[in-house]
Amino acid sequence: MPAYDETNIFARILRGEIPNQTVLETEHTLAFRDIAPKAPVHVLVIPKGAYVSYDDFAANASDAEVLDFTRAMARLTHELGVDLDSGQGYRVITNAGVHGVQEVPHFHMHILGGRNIGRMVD
Ligand code: IU
Repeated sequence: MPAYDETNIFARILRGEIPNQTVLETEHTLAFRDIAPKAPVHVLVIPKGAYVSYDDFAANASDAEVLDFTRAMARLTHELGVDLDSGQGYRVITNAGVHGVQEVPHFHMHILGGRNIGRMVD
């Protein structure tokens, strides 16, 4: 696992050094609008803890952090109006490392929706 880079942009957002469009904040989780949205709904969900990737988070975060993050995701799909009750639906993705084309080395999930996201093809 690469060492966590404290200078990455999401670490700076968490420290309050850079503004963001917060959608939800809980004890261990922050969700904000992607600065370059790929869909009408494009929200990034990050743990407040310093984790590089999904595998880092899943292996090393506390149960409380994992539960908080997971419940925040469900709350967000509902509050953003894209959960299954809305009749719409959404896509959740995370990019990791070189092959995943991860741009920011702080674990984050993308929630995409508000239109048909299409098939996952390259
Ligand atoms: P990644 O490939 O999953 O690491 O993508 C990072 C995302 O972070 C990408 O969708 C960017 O538009 C987004 N982003 C942002 O919301 N705010 C920023 O200041 C920067 C990137 I830099």
